[in-house]
Amino acid sequence: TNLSVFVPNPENVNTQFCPAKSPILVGPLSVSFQTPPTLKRVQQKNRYVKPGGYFSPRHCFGRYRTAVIIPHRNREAHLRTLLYYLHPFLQRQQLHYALFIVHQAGNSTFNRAKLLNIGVREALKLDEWDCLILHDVDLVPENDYNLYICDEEYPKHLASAMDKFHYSLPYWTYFGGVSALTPDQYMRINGFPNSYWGWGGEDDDIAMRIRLAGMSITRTPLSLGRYKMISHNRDSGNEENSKRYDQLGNTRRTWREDGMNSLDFKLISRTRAPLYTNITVEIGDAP
Ligand code: UD2
Ligand code: MN
Repeated sequence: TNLSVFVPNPENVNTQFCPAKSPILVGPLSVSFQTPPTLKRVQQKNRYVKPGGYFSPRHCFGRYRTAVIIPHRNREAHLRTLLYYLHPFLQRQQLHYALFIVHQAGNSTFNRAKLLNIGVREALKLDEWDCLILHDVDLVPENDYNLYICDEEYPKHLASAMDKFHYSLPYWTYFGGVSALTPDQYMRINGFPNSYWGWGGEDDDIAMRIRLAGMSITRTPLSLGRYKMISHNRDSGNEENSKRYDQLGNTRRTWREDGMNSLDFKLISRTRAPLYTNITVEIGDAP
């Protein structure tokens, strides 16, 4: 079945592509985290978002198809805050887009990178995408000139300036938070590792895969790649991965076998919520 909603909008009399630069961007945004909004309020403010969290610009054809993939468990308040800011942000960028929340079922150790692999696999089953954005649930962008589109040549790091790192990079090869890869770039690195259980290391593994596959990393300039992270404690079930340094020492031997080509999980449900597509999965536990 073709589930694509990216068919010409029947109400759309203008058949032109949207301009290469969206005319409705505003630049710096004020972001504050007080009481998280209700889902109902977010829905009311985003009435052109379709079930599954899909959107197409109404007055022109979007040039870019972007899937935003968010790993999640037990962070409902963060999710509501992100939806509140991200939907209008992406609409101002005049993208064809959809949001995919990949929800880890059960209480086994959290595995961010594996959830992202699953999100990519499922998103690509549903539609064709020009760009995959891999997005933490607690990071809110502060400037809408930070475009959620991919670089044709290299994987792109979008969260280059986060408040928690004093709006600069913590170290030169840092690739955590929010990143953008084309499906082709994603497959060239065999996706992300499935073997990092718990907190840490997977982002450095991904950065290394990019290099091992002969690519480098591009970035949103620090003046635009600004993000606020909703402050939080380490979640239970996401304890520090003490094996990560050993694992990183083996990446050059393991990356071709550990990734999209070895991805194994059980799909529990895939549903179209009003503001996002929810994918709930059973992913097993650390060995
Ligand atoms: C940093 C990186 C993140 C990742 C992580 C190490 C930043 C801003 N981000 O995040 O990209 O590399 O270190 O693994 O520096 N999550 C849940 N439920 C949980 C646990 C995690 O939904 O119980 C998701 C959620 O999307 C969260 C993400 O995983 O944003 C990363 O986990 P974190 O926010 O606890 O870790 P943090 O902030 O140190
Ligand atoms: Mn975080």
